[in-house]
Amino acid sequence: MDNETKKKELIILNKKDVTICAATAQMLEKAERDGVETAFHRAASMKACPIGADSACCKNCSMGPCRLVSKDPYGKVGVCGATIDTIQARNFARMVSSGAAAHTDHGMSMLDLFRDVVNGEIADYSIKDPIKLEAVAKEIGIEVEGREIKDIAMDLYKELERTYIQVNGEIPFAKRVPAKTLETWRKHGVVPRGAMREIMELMHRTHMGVDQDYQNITKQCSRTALADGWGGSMVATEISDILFGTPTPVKADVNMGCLKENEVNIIIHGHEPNLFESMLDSVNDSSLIQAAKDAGAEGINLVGMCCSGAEMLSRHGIPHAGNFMSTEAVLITGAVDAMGVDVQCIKQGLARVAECYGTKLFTTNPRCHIEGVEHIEFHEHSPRECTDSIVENAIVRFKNRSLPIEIPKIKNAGIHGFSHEYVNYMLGGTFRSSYTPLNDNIINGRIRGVAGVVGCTNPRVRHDWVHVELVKELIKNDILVVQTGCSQISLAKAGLYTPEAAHLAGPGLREVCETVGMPPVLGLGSCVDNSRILIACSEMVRIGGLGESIADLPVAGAAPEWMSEKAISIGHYFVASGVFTVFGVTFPIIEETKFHQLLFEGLEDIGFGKWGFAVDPYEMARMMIAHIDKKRRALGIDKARERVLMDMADRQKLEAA
Ligand code: SF4
Ligand code: MSK
Repeated sequence: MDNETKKKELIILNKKDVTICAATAQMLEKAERDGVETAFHRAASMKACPIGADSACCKNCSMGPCRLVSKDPYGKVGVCGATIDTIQARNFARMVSSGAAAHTDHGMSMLDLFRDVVNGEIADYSIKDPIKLEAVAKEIGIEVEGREIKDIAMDLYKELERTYIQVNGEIPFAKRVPAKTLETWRKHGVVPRGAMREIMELMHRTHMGVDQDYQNITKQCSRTALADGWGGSMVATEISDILFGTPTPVKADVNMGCLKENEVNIIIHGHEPNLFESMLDSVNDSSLIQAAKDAGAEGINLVGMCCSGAEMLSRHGIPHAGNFMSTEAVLITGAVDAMGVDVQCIKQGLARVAECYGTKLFTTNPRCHIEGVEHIEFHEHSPRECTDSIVENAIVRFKNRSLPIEIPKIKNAGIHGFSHEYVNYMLGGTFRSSYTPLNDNIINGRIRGVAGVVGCTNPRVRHDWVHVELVKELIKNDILVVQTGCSQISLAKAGLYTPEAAHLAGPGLREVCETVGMPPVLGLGSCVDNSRILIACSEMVRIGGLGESIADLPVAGAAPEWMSEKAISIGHYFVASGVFTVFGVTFPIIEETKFHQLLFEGLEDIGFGKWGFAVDPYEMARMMIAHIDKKRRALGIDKARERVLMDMADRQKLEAA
């Protein structure tokens, strides 16, 4: 098909309606000129299935698929007699199960790598943060005094392996959970065993004719999600820090202007830091740099995307080209010589776009092949074979570039890399590193509360806009925002990752930011790194003054543009941990059902958090602020806010809440 024919079939988008990212919009213009389709175009031409969106259908056996009617959810049951609550709970549970499996499989890969590094079977990586190794080991009861690092590391491996394979008993990081939160979990039987067991049981229970009580399904849903947040994801974060270094603040650029016309551009996109770390070695290899120069390039330019990009941005300050909804757009520049992908959030559509612009696209992980895409398998025992080969291919493509290149001239500088450990140090100083100043500032009302704004981008809503408007609204109301994943990149592109962005904050938060010299929005890394937020919440409880459980804290969470099953698992582990969590875009439940009532109200009554839903960012902010204020009232610290200088708009919001 020639370009002219394709152009006629392509929907022409109003770019301002679909994204606020100027670079992505510019590339969508170019895509349409070039006759190349993207996920934005497909979303515009394909309406979401309304029955699926409401989660009112079941295809768990071949007596169905059974479709219930969302207007009258109790008017019908499935062929087997399954009610709307059973069907919705099972569908939701399977999303949690899949999301938790993704995170825990990633975490287990990190742990496998760690074991082989400690064993001396892998030589390309080493333990970069022995201090963190000791701290984590100590926390879960491993003796560290006077012992060799290697011995501590092997004990840590054996202990953390239980996170995945343990048949009975509580996972190791249950020791980090505040006592009252853990007591609630024990009371309701949701303290996770090993993730494999929890995911297996959840899949079993959602099979046709097994668990047909939405409340009982939700219980296992919570247990599985907690096995992700406090298990698989947390291990992935901690082991990545131990192997590759714990992030500390670093200045870095984001956006497509990070690509360089005169250099060989290589993008790594996915979720596993080991591929990216080895690629960092490859692009710094003098013989490969020389090869690039021999091909006429000024050098090799390594850029990240999506979550492995966010992780490398936080850990090493590697520039980042954009989030999930920009992964096709970046190829449209024509400047990307190679893109290497590993696992999760890799659109199959990348293959077609890469082909159109002659970009060499490579899959690298045995779990993720794409039909028609060349696979160069990445092995941790000889990682450079894969990454060097990608670089060599990129150099060849650079030499043979034939299409015009258009790189949006947009770059946004910011400070990234705020690990939990650094926040501790930043607030408390070297000699008294602690969350005490954060708690004090929450108690005295300078900081109203803390919000985690995380998650994906989604073409069903205006790309980046919901994230940015929500976060601006929150900081304006003195709420400190912590972020991970693609959301972090949305805000970095909007310029909120600079200390100067403090002028957008309310007076109390601004004062704290200016005193400490920090931005009002702190980026913690990839979506797996949401576990850093859980650890921060535990620390806030431990320091005291803000209640006894995570559910008592004046905190809230949001994933305003979510799209993946991982996001549902993350949302549910925050809810089960005690956090009010608001999702945007759509929510896969019919509102007038008992299952909806359980998730949106009932769970809070038994000491958990609860779910919330809103599409509009300002409504989302209002809900989160109202919840934070409710918690402040319960803690008896609501009066403290009166001492803070507030403008009229803030006062009106307080009254409305
Ligand atoms: Fe229909 Fe029941 Fe089979 Fe689901 S499990 S498809 S509701 S018959
Ligand atoms: S990559 S899960 S789109 S945050 Fe983690 Fe981004 Fe969501 Fe994927």
